[in-house]
Amino acid sequence: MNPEAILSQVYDPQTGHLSGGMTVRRHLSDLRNSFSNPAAVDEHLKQEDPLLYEVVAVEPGDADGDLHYGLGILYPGQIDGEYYLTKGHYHETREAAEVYIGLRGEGMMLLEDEQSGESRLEPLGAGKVVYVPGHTAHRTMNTGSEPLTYFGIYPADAGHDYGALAERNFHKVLIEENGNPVLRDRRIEEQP
Ligand code: PAN
Ligand code: ZN
Repeated sequence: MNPEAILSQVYDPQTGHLSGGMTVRRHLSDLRNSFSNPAAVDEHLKQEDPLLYEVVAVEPGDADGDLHYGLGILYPGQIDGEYYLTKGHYHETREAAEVYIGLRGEGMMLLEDEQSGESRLEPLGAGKVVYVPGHTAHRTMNTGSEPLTYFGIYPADAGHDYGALAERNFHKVLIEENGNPVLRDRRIEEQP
């Protein structure tokens, strides 16, 4: 534990503001290949490049047993019927688990087991907590009309591995059909 670490922080569940920490912001242009319809992303980018989500991460120490945590704000919206989403990742240390605590809004987490490839959808929002086991890719989607804010708490040595999913993406896609979220198989478009 870093002796300089600030052990107590202030957060606002409504705005997703968290004092201290490092902020990462992801815009639509950063998520182009995370959506199932990159052409629709490109079309949208001709008009604007909206902020999709922000994460403020607090890393008090890097010793064995330390924890890191982040407060995420995922804004509402869709691209071609697919809800705004996070990139999603495995932890570099594959056995590292994570606890997500929903603070505001309505959303879902897509969990994908690395060995079996099986997908699970778990609600995440105000009053919901989701345990993400190790060896599991995880992505968050905002299915509501207000910002989705949540804490993620994970071992300090977890690390983030975006590479595998950047190449093949998740097997499933969460889209809106008749006003409801529906999980579909990803269609692999044939390359011209
Ligand atoms: C979260 C995520 C956050 C943003 O804090 O980092 O939801 O998602 P991406 O990292 O996939 O862009 C977490 O799972 N940390 O381990
Ligand atoms: Zn994680």
